[in-house]
Amino acid sequence: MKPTEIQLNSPSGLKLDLTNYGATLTRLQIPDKHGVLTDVVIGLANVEEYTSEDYKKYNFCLGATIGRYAGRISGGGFSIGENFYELSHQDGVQLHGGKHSLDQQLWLVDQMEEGDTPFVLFSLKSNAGDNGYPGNLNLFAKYQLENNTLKITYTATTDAPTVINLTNHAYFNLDGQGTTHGNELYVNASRYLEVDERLVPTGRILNVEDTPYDYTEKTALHFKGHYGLDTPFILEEGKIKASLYAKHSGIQMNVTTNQPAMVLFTPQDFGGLKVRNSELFQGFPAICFECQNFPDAPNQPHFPSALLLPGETYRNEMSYQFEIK
Ligand code: FUC
Repeated sequence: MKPTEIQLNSPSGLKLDLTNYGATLTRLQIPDKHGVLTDVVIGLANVEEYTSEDYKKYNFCLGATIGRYAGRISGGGFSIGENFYELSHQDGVQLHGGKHSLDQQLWLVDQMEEGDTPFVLFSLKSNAGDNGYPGNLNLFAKYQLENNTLKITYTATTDAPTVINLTNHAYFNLDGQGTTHGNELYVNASRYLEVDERLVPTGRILNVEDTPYDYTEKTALHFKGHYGLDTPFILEEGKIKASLYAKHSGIQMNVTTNQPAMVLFTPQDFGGLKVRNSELFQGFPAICFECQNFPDAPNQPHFPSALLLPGETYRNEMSYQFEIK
C-alpha cells in the first residue's frame, strides 16, 4: 500500500504535511518575520522515500511517531510482576521499540477535519508480541493546528499489562537552513539523566549546574563539552518546558507537554542521508524535542512508572507554539 499524504492549513498561515506511514510529520511551514514561509522541520523530498530500505538503514526516524517505547530499554527486556518479557534487542538494548516498529507501519486515517482548527487522527493496532511487548494495543495519533500551535496527542489502551512510552521525532531548524548552533535554547529542567556509553540511563539523576546541559536560562545552543545533545532532561513545573529561537527567521518555538521528560537530540549531521534541501544545511542542522517518559523506566524502579493496565488510557500531549520575535 502506498502512503497517504495529508496537508493541514491553519488560518494563521501554518502548513503541516503528514503521512500515515509512521504517523509522520513530514513538513511544517511557518511564516517568518518577513512573512515568508519557512520549512522548519527536516524531511525527505517525497513521501515514497520514507518507505525505502535505504532510508531505514539510517534510523533517523525523521518526524515519525516512536514506540512502543521511545528511547532505550536495557537488560534485553523488562519484568511486570513475575513475568520477564524479552524484547527484540541488540547487545541487550532496544531502541525506539525495535525494528519495523510504529514508525514503519501504515496507520489508518480515522478522521480528518478542515476549518479553523484542522486535525487528522491516525490509528493503529499493535499486536501482543510485537517486538516482544505484551498486550494488544489500540493506538491513536492526533495532529491538530490551533492558531499558531501544532498539537500532537498520543493515546493508547491495552488488553493486558504492558509498558508504553510514545513520542514524536521531528527535527527542528527554525531558520529552515544553516545550523542550530547559536540558536537560543531554554529548557525548564535543572536535572538530567546521566547516560552510559550505550546512551542508557545509569539511574543517576544529576544537576545541570556547571555542566554543558544548563539551559535553565536562555543560552546560545553550544557543543562545548560534548558532541551534541542526546540527553534526557527532567521537566519541571511551569507551562513552557522548552523554547528555541532562531534570529534569521525571527521564529521562536515554545514547547509544552504533560510528560515528565524531554530528550534533546542534536545530530552533527545526517550522514549520507539526503534530506530535503540538504545543500542548505550545515553541522548540527537540527534539534529534536522528544516529549516522553524517562528512557529505561521499566527497569529503573525510581523512574516514573511506564506501566499501562487494561482499563487505563495512556495520554501524551505535546504542543509546539510559534511566534515571531
Ligand atoms: C534519539 C536518540 C538516539 C537516536 C535517535 C535517532 O532519540 O536518543 O540516539 O540516534 O534518536
